[in-house]
Amino acid sequence: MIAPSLPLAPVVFIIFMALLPTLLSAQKLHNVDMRDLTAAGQLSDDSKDVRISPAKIALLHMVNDVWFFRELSEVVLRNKRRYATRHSYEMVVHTPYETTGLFTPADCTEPSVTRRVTDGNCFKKKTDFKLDERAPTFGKIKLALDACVGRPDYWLLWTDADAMIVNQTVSLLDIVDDAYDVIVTHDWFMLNAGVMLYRCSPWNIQFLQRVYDARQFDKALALDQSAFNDFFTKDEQVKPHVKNVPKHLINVYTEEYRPGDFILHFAGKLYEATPWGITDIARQFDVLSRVDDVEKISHFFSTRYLLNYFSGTCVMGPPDKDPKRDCDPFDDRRLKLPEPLIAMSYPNRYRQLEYRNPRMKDWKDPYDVPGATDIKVRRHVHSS
Ligand SMILES: [Mn+2]
Repeated sequence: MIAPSLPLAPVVFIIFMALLPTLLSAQKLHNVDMRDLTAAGQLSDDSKDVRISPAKIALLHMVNDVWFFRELSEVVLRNKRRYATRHSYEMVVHTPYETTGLFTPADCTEPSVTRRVTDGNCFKKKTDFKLDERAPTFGKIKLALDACVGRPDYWLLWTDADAMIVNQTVSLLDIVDDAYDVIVTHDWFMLNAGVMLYRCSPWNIQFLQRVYDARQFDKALALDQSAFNDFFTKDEQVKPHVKNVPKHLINVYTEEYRPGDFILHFAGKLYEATPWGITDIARQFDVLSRVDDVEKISHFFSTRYLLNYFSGTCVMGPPDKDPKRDCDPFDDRRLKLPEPLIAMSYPNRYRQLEYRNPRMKDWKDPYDVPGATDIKVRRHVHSS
């Protein structure tokens, strides 16, 4: 059935992903996802009162109108909003359908336009955010700078339009570190700008502006990622402001996923799969993101039977060759995966490199070392 020359684990993963919606009986959730709530405006932040996040944390989501991101972006945006609501974080969103969560300074004596008051300053909503004429990926820096207006000392979580929050129980207060201004991860290639944390500190606002203004990176191979990489590795004054954390803490790629992981980033998957394929994978992980109990998720990844020992299909030959038609739970004709799904990411989380980039197959995350996730200055939330 499966050609033996195919790498086993990706095949197993694809089979699993194809079957997962059925396994989880996710039909109901699936139907909800299919509705275009965002386009209908039902999820827009158009209330008059602006809720301020007690933890001073906001999530950024942005996508332009390229066709291959349309469906995926809707799935992950709803996923991010559900996470933000759960933890009382703010959302800053810029899509072809909406621009929400941005502010501009306003006159405090005009109550009709004043929406948000912080540190004695007043702000009104800004809806005219526009990307500049350059590679759209630089737009994340412009959006972050605008998101800092009216948000002094906030932490902003940037996640790409191909990233989502799978473990929604994780609090960003256990990740942000007020001893730094930027939190970032690296893969085997370089820094990865798909998931980053920016702090709205005076230093960082200046720094991000500097990165945005460095137009020489418009021609760089990895665009804004190259820009950040350059500043972080070459500028000694910048280095102390940057916290390098283990990749798996905030930026797990598809095949590296282990039950309990926080943020999943489908880096490159949009091109390896199809836009519809990756959207289906995102929908399936969105189902997992509704399950708080990691143990329950683990069952799906640790079994070699589909769902469990008693639910695998029995592979039967034609009646004359295979007269025994009964298929009891212990029948050895039951469909059994050659290895459990978790074998793709455990014990070696980066086993995918064996297939993806054989020369890097022994790659180890240089920042996955004891103490790398320790928080020097923890952010405390004071209830007002
Ligand atoms: Mn990405």
